[in-house]
Amino acid sequence: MTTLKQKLAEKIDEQRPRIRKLVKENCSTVIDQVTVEKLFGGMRGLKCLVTDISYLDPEEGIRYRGYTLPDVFEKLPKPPGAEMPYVEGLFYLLLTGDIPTEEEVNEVIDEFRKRSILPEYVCEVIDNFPAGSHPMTIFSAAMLSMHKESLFDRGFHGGASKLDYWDPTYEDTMNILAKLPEIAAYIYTKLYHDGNRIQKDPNLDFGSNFAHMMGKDKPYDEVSRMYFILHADHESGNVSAHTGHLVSSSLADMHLSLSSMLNGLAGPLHGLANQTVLQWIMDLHKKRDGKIPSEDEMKQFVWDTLNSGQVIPGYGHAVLRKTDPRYMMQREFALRHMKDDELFKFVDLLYKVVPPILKEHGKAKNPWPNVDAHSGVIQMHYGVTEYDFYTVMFGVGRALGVSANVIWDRAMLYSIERPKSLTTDMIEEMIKKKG
Ligand code: HAX
Repeated sequence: MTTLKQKLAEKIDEQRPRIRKLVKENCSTVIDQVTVEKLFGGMRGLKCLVTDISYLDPEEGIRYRGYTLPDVFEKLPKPPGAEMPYVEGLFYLLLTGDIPTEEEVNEVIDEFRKRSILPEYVCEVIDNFPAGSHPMTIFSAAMLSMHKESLFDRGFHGGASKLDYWDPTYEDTMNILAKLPEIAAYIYTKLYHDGNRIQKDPNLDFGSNFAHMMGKDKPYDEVSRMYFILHADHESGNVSAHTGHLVSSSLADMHLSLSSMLNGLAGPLHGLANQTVLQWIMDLHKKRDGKIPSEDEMKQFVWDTLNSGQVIPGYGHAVLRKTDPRYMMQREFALRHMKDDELFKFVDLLYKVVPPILKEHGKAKNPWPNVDAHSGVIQMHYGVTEYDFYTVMFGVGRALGVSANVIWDRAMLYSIERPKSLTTDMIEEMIKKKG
């Protein structure tokens, strides 16, 4: 057994009695209240999910296992001479709560290498999609196509004990994650580069191998590692994480759960916003023949978007009330590596003009940029110009967090999710009775 799996097994054994005791002794303690506003408003802010993998503070932003993003980037082991840590180390942290040693990270790299052989039928699924299909649809289908490999399903139908469900769930996860860089890079080369597939390099880590198979030179490996780590998790209530959790709560296996997670991520108010941001900026770039707008012209462009009834993509958030630290980390990267990039200057100017406009507009509770406002220009700078692909990379990153959550859900024997619904008549009646 690898150190990662051994440690996970030990942590699961520690956590199980803690949860059992907590629920037994406090089963009717009230944590939050469901108001009418929350019922009709997407359950915004309702405290009704549990995860120990990450926590999103409205002011501070995301913490992975208690570590802020700057801490995560500082403490996780890095490839020699590299700026950005190994993605494998982040997965170790998400799963166990511990910062791994270099040796422990190398073990995960080795595990992924052993499990990375992609079945040919996955490429055939990708090859046979109709022209014009969105890369996220293809990605989700590629994930789904591997369902027949599920060890969890085999174990479940073979009569495995509930207490052991987490084990094949972990095995499925490792088998899937090991293949994601190649699946994503294959979708990219297939859609935009005539299927000229670049073989993976067994000597490279998760992020570097993705960069290599994308055909992008250094420092794109740094960009890839940064990107996957920044997008990995954002606690449990966002659409992709919640969908993954919900679907897996029926004991659907990891392939089904991650495919559903990807479908949720593909919505424009969620992960697809990174594509929309770039489309929006490129429209302006084209209109202005690449000339950087003045501050007043940029303000007008933002107001025109709002006045036409659209949202400003990349701005606002359901939980955050400050600039997203994932945005700031990307901004700092851009300032270090590409501060003279033409599109970065657009993004920089938007950062200056959008928040005061959204405040004046008076609707958005959070006028500040989120992760998606920045990610596209960095990809564009390093040659990934096909912006409908950006959400696929978000999906590769998000698979790390969602799968860590699902393994823990299984290990803690969490129930199938089944809240109760009411009719509008019933709600009106309840209000009348109270009033
Ligand atoms: N531009 C214009 N209006 C905005 C806005 C924005 N960026 N953000 C919020 N609003 C509006 C909402 O549409 C809503 O209007 P109505 O009352 O007319 O419905 C009002 O302000 C209140 O919304 P809110 O409470 O501040 O925000 P929500 O929690 O409802 O929604 C969203 C959060 C992220 C969906 C929202 O801010 C938005 O649409 N942003 C733009 C799209 C985007 O960037 N999405 C990515 C978010 C991060 C993420 O999940 N990444 O994957």
